[in-house]
Amino acid sequence: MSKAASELVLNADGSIYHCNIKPEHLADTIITVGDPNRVEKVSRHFDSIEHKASKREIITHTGTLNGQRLTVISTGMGTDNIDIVFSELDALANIDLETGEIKKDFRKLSFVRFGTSGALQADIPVDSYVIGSHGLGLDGLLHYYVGSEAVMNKEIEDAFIKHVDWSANKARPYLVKGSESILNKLASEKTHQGITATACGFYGPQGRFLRLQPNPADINERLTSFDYDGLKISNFEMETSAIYGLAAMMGHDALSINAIVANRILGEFSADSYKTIDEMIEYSLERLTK
Ligand code: R1P
Ligand code: URA
Repeated sequence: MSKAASELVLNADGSIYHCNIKPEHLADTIITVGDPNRVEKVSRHFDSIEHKASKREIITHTGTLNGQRLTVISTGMGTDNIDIVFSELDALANIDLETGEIKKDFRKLSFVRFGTSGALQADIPVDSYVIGSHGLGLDGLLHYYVGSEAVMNKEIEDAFIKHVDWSANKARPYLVKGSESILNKLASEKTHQGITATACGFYGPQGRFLRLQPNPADINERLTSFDYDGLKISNFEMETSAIYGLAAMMGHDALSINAIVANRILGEFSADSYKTIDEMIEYSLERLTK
């Protein structure tokens, strides 16, 4: 079935609406970062860059490293932006933009998020790296898609909802597994692993109390103490659950590695978070392309 012009939105040059790139500009392996300034910090390691584009907070560089074609793209902050970027990148790969028809041959993509995050366990220090074996969505995005229950894990979600006494006024939390094959490439003695919790904000939704009190006030303690057969919540950020959920529903692989810039239990923030992020980028690129 073809798509209305208001549904599959293209720019005048045929590029897709927000990401502002055409199918030929997209590599099969895509690194997503939140911060638009981080795109150049990734692509400066490439051996060559073939294409650059930008629109709003979405900057894209495509090039080659160690013989592997890579796209790095900034999503900005939050799962609302992940909905835009992942829908458009999947459309570039799997919809014929001229006819609006879904292509017969599925093109599988691999997404790796290089992010920043706050640790929710005392033994995950600032300046370390955390791989999300699972994404825990406290944001609600996946419930807007038919069939999303198929990629969720109801048993662990139910245990979490009971443990934290999750309010019925908020969207049901959802849990999606990350890609094991990408995890195997990135994991080492340098990385921690656990459930990456994705919040719909940085302050109240992550238990930060400036002038407005978060509800519940002890959300972080409730998350930290959750333990499902040894599987614990390691960290808080704002994109991973939607990345894992949409990628899984679309048939793609996805994994997040996050530089820990804050430890919420110890109340610490990294003294040089940009150095830590740069080191994590080098570490991850090396392991992804070797
Ligand atoms: C908040 O400071 C932002 O930083 C984290 C959060 O997920 C949120 O997007 O990730 P990035 O550094 O990748 O943006
Ligand atoms: N990003 C987040 O979303 N939370 C933190 O605590 C740090 C980075």
